[in-house]
Amino acid sequence: MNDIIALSRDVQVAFDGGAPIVALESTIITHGMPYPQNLQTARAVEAQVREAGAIPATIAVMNGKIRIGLDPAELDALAQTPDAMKLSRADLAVALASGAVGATTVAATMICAARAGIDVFATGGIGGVHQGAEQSFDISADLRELSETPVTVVAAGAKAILDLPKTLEVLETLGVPVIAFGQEAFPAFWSRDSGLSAPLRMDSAAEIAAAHRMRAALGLPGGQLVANPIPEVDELPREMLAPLIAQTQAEAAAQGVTGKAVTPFLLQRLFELTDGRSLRANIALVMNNARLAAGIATELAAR
Ligand code: PSU
Ligand code: MN
Repeated sequence: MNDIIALSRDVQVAFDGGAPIVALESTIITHGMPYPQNLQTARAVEAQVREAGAIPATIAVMNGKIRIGLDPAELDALAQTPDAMKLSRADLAVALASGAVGATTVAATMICAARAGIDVFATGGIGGVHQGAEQSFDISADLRELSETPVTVVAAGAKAILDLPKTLEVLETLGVPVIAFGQEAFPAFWSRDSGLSAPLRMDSAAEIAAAHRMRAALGLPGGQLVANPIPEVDELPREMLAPLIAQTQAEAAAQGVTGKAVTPFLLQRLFELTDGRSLRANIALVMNNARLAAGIATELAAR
C-alpha cells in the first residue's frame, strides 16, 4: 500500500502529530466547476479547512500514485486538466496501473482516504439515483461506497438534479446513516430543504464524531452521510431551480448524454441557465461543508 499512496509533506506532518485531517475530492475541480472558479474554490476550501483548525488533503491520482495532499502548482495544473479521468471505484486501479491523471469522485476519494487513514471528507453533494433511473439504471457508485467504506462524508445532501426520494430509499436499503445537521429536512444542495425529512438528525460535530466511533466499535462497515444545509444567505429557491433542472434533464436526454457525462453536463447547463448563480451557491455550500468537516475531524482527533 505504501508505494501506491504518497502523502504531501503537510499531510505527513499532520499524521505524525495526530492533527485533524479533512480529505477533499478532485472531480469537483475537474468536472464540477469551470476554470478558473474551480481553482479559486479548491484553494479557498483548503484555506477554510485550515482556518477551522484541520489540515486539508485534496486527493487525486498522478503518475501511478494516489496523492493525498497536492502542492499549489499541482492543484493549479489539475484545475486546467478538464480531460483528467473521472475516477470512481471501478476506475481507480486502471488509472493507477496506466499512470493516467485522474480526479477522484466521492466514491474514489472515500476509498483513498480510508486507505490513508483519514476519517472525514468534505464535498459539495454526493452522487445518487438519477431521474429516470428505472429506465437508465443510473445510480451513482457513491451510494454503495457509503455502505462499504468507513469515512464520514459531509455534503449538502444530494444534488437536486437527482431523484432525491429514490436516493434516500437506496441509502436506507444500503444501511447508510443519513444525518441532517441542525434541522429535520434533508437538504437539496442549492436549497436548504428538499421537502423530504432526513432519517436522522444531529446538532453538533461532537455527536457526529461519537456516532462515527460507535459505528466502528459495532464493527459495522461503511461510513455516514452528513447532510449539511447550505447557509440561508446563499441558497437558491427550490421553485426557481425546479423548471431549470427539468430543462437541463430534457436536454441531456435529447442529446443522448449518458454515464459519467451526465452529472457534469447537468451542472454546466444549470450554471449557464442561472447566469452563474448555481455555481456561486455551489462554492458557498462546499465552504460550509469544509468548516463542519474540520470540526468533526477535530473532535475525532481529540481522543
Ligand atoms: N459535488 C459537487 N460537484 C461535483 C461532484 C460533487 O459540488 O461535481 C461530483 C462528485 O465527485 C460526485 C460526482 O462523486 O459528482 C457524482 O458523479 P456520478 O453522478 O457520475 O456518480
Ligand atoms: Mn452515473
